[in-house]
Amino acid sequence: MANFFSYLFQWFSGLFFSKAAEIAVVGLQASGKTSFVNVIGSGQWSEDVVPTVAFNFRKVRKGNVTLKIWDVAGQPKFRTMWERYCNGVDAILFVVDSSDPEKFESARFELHQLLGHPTLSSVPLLVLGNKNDIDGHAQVKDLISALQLDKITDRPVSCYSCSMKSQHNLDIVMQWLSGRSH
Ligand SMILES: Nc1nc2c(ncn2[C@@H]2O[C@H](COP(=O)(O)OP(=O)(O)OP(=O)(O)O)[C@@H](O)[C@H]2O)c(=O)[nH]1
Ligand SMILES: [Mg+2]
Repeated sequence: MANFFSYLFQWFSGLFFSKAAEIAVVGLQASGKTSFVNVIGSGQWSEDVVPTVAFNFRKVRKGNVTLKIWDVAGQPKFRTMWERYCNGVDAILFVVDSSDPEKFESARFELHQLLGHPTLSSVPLLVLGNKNDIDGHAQVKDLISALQLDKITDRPVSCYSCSMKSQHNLDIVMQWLSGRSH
């Protein structure tokens, strides 16, 4: 009986205190954006992910928070679309492959180019250094320096090291995202 009432209470809290956040996930190709959406959406990790063409949209419910996620393709020909999907969201999530330092300069360029759009000024930014299950991956401080995150002063910025494969740190990513919900 106690279980029944606790279930009922949770159900009502979800109904009255439910919150939502719309986020755009961008970053270079193969950084792990679609893997992130798959892992938080279904808890399922898979090596076989098809490169995204244009974008995917997915709604994910976690507790009383509903995330509406635009997962945008990272190949060069799709990058001009990023601004359109980031416009009006509650947060931009920028994913970097932290095991591939050769791509950091390109990631830095694309990130700063994106944030330079006046339409996106003040949208909070979360940078994920993904693939930290791979030996030799860059640490958060290296990513802050390589991506020049300290130069971004017009919005809240956070950076976490994580892995979609081992699901490391995804709980703090979810906490950060639920903090952007309303
Ligand atoms: N080792 C490891 N591999 C990962 C991780 N996350 C993603 N991958 C792999 O990286 C590759 C690219 O992942 P995707 O999720 O398709 O990357 P994406 O950023 O969506 O790529 P585009 O859609 O082309 O922009 C896949 O082979 C994934 O299995 C991770 O945390 N660790
Ligand atoms: Mg993808």
